[in-house]
Amino acid sequence: MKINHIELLRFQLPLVRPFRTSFGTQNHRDVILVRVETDAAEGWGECVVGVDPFYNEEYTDAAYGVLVRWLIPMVFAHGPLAAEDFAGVVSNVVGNKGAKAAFEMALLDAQLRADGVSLTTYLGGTRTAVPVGVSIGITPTVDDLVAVSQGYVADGYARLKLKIEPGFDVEPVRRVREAVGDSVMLQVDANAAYTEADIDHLAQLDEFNLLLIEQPFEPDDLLTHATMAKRVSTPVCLDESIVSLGATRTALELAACSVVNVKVGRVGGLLASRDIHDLCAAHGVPVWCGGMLETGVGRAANVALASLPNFTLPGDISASARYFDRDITEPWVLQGSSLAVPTTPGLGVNVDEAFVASLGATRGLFRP
Ligand code: NPG
Repeated sequence: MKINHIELLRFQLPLVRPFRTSFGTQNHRDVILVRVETDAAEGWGECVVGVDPFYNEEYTDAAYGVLVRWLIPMVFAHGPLAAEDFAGVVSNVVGNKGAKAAFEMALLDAQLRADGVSLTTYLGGTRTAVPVGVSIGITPTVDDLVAVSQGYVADGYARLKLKIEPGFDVEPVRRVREAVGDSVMLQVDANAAYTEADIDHLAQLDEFNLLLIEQPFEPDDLLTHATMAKRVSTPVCLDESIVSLGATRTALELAACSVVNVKVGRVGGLLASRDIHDLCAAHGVPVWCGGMLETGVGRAANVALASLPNFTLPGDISASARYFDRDITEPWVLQGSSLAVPTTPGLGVNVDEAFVASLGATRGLFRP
């Protein structure tokens, strides 16, 4: 592909309700979109990093800076490239995987649109619809959590993920389990808020038949996750720890988890995500697709990824209405408890540029 120009669009998109985790509260997304234009097609990618470096070390100002100062110049200096070449071309840039993932997504979208191939077909997807769940932030009261949970079950979601933190864990989970019954799949996410001293406390969650407990401890503390996995019956899942194929291999060898959350923006792109999927499949370890409150663009990538065969658990890939009053693409709509996998070329969604402009988006244009 020869790239004619690249644009970065940046704007804020309010969330329908604040999203609180153990590391902070988000009221809106600070979105960066990468738009790549070639002679044959345009392509879009979404940068999902947070406005603060609280989930991981990335944040939107830094991602924008690394795109402008390094990633875009490196790609222009390289000349024509295929999307598969991108990771190698920018390999001197350490980390910054959310920024890289967005750029690779835009290149893949452009390449696949030009080739007339859908992302699901390209990645090796085998499903036409993917079962999805919903992630529920920490609420002011447990009664609120029960009410919100029941609302999402009424919407059709068959799997709920509850955010937990010290002081908001066993009792809230008990109350939600009682309220929604045993037929709803339930899991919890700690975002690294606990320490080894909490393992016995967390073992109380075993009685609620949870699908998994996600990332109780610090991302680089695989051994404590391995200790926990031996002491509790609830499957341990890793999120923040899974930053690369190598990190995944280490986690599996150490038996630090029996389930893996794959996030495109955390591992550096769709191609790295597919490699991690394949590695986990070879180890008989199921994976599921995590979410970062994506707009319709990043959601399209997640839906295509989740159509791969070893994504056997529902992802954090909810309908657009769970996040935004209006999405920047065609809205993602729940069908039963699933989202349909697009079959049109590339990501299979179109950005509503007029709506994005109405949000006050800034546009930066970059030429070779
Ligand atoms: O539905 O996209 C969603 C949200 C899923 O809980 C979710 N994401 O820790 O996994 C997480 C959390 C998150 C959100 C992390 C935003 C980082 C940023």
